[in-house]
Amino acid sequence: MDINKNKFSNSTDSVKNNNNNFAVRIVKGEGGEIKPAQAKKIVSSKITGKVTLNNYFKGVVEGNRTILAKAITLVESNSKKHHQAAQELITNLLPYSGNSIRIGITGIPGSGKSTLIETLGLYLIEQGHKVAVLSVDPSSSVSKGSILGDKTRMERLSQQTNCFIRPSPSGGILGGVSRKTHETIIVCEAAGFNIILIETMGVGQSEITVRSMVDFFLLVLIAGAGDELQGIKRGVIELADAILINKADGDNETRSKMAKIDYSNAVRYLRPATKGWLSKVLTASALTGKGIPELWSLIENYRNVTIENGEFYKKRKNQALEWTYRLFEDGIKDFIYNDEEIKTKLAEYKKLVLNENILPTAAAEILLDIFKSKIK
Ligand SMILES: Nc1nc2c(ncn2[C@@H]2O[C@H](COP(=O)(O)OP(=O)(O)OP(=O)(O)O)[C@@H](O)[C@H]2O)c(=O)[nH]1
Ligand SMILES: [Mg+2]
Repeated sequence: MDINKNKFSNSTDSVKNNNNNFAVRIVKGEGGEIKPAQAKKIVSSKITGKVTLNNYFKGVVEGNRTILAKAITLVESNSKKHHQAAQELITNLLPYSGNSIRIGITGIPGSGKSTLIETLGLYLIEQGHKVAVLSVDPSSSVSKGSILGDKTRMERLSQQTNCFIRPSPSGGILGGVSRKTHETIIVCEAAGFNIILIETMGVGQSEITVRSMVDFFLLVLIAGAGDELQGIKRGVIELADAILINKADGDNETRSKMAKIDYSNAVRYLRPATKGWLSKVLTASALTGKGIPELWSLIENYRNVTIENGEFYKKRKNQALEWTYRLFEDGIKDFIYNDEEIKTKLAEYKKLVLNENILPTAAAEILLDIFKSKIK
């Protein structure tokens, strides 16, 4: 079957879910504009068993959850054969993606990110949205990230048909995890999920990585702990479009309100994370749900303001460009470390450098020359 001739052909809107209540124009693809030539014909090569790429494509755009999960497994696979198939699938799904708001959620361990996702997710589903929950955890070396534990913690959310929860891909290096997560976003969007929530796990680099793939970045803090205690650097605060003081319930409510005032004063002097948007601070309780509707209306307001001033799409276009560079650089590294001659030479020069028989600069130059001679 030629999928370009069937009902899944280039009309993004035709396959979009009806329960998308967003008053947002449909963004076609990563950068906005989608040219018909971009939707290439998919070969019907078999990927796993009897499932062809065509099946994957159709299943995803029809919102078939089983196929969606399999498509993400394909995207996350480290095998070369799967990688090529995944790239082809992603290219075809791109025109169906983009119609969403991507929200990154960061904060210190235990600040209540997962609980917030559960409460916010349920609230959004009630409003008719379709919510995908992903996580980025560069430290998850085994196949299941810690969100798996969260899946049981997000018990009510995971039972919803309009919710899809996916643990962090394993990948060892952050680059791998980030590529896979970026592509997973595309797949989820193509399947009709219009709200993507991404929780960062661990501290450090993952915040910057998640920032580079979302429209809105939320920092979750709790009152009472000083900045040092919370392990929050000024740099992370500068990345946030909003700060949520969570656990504003019981005895903690008054303290949370005071923390809100302090942070509101502080963010006023920081460079805005998104041009034309002054970062906001609010209090909420993920446990009781108080403040959650306000959080959502803040995010909607952000989206309206940034669409109006052009920053929303500008950011996505810049992110698409960043993604392009990352893929390009990953490809180069892949080429280098899979080339037999380079591998042998690398091992050779490693010994020479370790034995101090050659200077690192000289060794690097020789290796670079070998690489350059290969691409001529
Ligand atoms: N009182 C109160 N407790 C909360 C609230 N939100 C979360 N908690 C509790 O705080 C603990 C940690 O919550 P999680 O949602 O797992 O926090 P997290 O930030 O996802 O933690 P990690 O994923 O381990 O970094 C749990 O015991 C929650 O029940 C809240 O709004 N109020
Ligand atoms: Mg968590």
